[in-house]
Amino acid sequence: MAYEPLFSAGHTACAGCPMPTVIRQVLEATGPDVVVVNATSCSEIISSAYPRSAWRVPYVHSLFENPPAVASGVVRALRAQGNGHTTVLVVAGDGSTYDIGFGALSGMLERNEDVLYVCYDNEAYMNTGVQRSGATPYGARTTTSPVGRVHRGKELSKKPIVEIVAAHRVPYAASASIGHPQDLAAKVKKAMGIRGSRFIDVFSPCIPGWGIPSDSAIRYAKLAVETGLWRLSEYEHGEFKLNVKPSPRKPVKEYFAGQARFRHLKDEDVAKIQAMTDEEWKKLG
Ligand SMILES: Cc1ncc(C[n+]2csc(CCOP(=O)(O)OP(=O)(O)O)c2C)c(N)n1
Ligand SMILES: [Mg+2]
Repeated sequence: MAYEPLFSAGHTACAGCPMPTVIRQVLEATGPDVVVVNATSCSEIISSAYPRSAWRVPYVHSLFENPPAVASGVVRALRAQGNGHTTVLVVAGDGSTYDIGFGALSGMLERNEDVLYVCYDNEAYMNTGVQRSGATPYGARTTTSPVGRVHRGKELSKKPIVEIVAAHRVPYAASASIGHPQDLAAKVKKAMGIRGSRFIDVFSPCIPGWGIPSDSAIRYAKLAVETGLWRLSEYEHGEFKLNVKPSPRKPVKEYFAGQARFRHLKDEDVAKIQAMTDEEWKKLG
């Protein structure tokens, strides 16, 4: 039988963008009994320009700042109708998740709404031209964390969003990556078996925003895990589990090579980021 993804071909994502694959992977695990609530982002722009749609499941586009509130309403309406089975799935970018929609997300988590929330994390506001977000990593150049005589890219660290979500005491919070699709599918499946708020942050490189070749997204996603700059982990009912422990960790320099957003980094910057990464892993034990 021909493969009929629930997120179809014909969308307008950039060549090599892994985000449509994140969405396919997630929908494959949820199956068709789902309602998607999508934040304003690349994922919305490339998939839903009237009169076309790539979504073969019920779909609501809300705003940049409120998908968790909309999803809360959708799930409560379904449950009030006696529908106890349909999954309500938020698909949002990091700008919406970490920053602009964070208040609504925190409220949703505090109420432990029965929603599965998937953030595809490309580490900046890409759809509007690569502005930095709370997910942009230390050292990265964006249009609002520029490189010049005074500044050398973003001088603040990425928010630990999975830990922030887990601190709401929700039943499931995890980080995943498009470089590890089986791990991602397993996490969505696990989340599907849990009631309440479930959150997965999925690492998803951006070809133009990071200035990387269009055939390299998966390679960089894997390198991020191998260098320890991204980790695959989960909090299940508050219990932390590291899914992959790269040993030995590759030098972070290997990950930076070939990414235009890190091209300005000097040896001392790389050494500083390596030291920060080593410190993080020391804490992880
Ligand atoms: C309240 C509000 N502020 C700003 C915008 C403009 N805007 C639309 S999408 C977007 C960036 C989205 O970034 P992200 O959530 O990371 O998704 P990506 O574009 O990277 O896929 C911005 C700033 C908006 N639509 N609404
Ligand atoms: Mg983004």
